[in-house]
Amino acid sequence: MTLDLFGADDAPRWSETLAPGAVVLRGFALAQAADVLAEIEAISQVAPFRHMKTPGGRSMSAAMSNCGALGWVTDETGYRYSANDPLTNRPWPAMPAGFHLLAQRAAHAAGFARFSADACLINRYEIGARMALHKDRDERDFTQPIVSVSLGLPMVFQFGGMRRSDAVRRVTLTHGDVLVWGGESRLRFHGVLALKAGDAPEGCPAGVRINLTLRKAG
Ligand code: MD3
Ligand code: FE
Repeated sequence: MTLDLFGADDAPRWSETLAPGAVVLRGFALAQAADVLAEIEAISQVAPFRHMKTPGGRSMSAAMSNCGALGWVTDETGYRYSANDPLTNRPWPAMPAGFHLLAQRAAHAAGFARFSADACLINRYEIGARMALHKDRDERDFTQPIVSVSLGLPMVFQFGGMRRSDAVRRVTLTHGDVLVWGGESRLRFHGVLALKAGDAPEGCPAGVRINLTLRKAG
């Protein structure tokens, strides 16, 4: 753990390198959390949270929506990025400028210059929801990192190695934490354990964790 000595007032208070290319910026999004939550509420009016189906026919336990030029979707036919929301056949809501800038600043703080997200997947976990170990490999360019923003209840994140059978490490992510995954960590297996009940941080909806993943998909 290192004290962060660069950047502006709202720069991360602490950063931790979990593995080469994998950096946690503790509290990096705290100053913007209320704005981000308000934007998510507006996005969900246009592109509602829904439980997508996996190609295996199961429903994902996290409810999802997207904003940006591309959105990640899954159905019986597979995983892909789509310019349109399959619920409405309309383009996903635009990515708010603040999301794009937050992702760029976080990527920069973690050593990735000029990151420009064109997709933002929004995962909403209720109590008991989880995400099994997987790799994110539907994007075109794995030299680009993924930036994740955690809001609401804390959740235990798991990250492993390149193979599903590799040992996993557990890290608790709390409200306002930002993770950047790039370089040799970009294709690690990762997931989250079932969300436990708790008191919502100030200004957050009760009983949920929301995670944004900002990506360069196209
Ligand atoms: C490590 N979401 O949406 S974010 C996902 O908390 C996803 O909702 C989790 O995995 C969540 O695909 C974890 C942290 C994260 C995101 C992307 C990664 C970790 C990653 C890509 C490569 C390695
Ligand atoms: Fe993932």
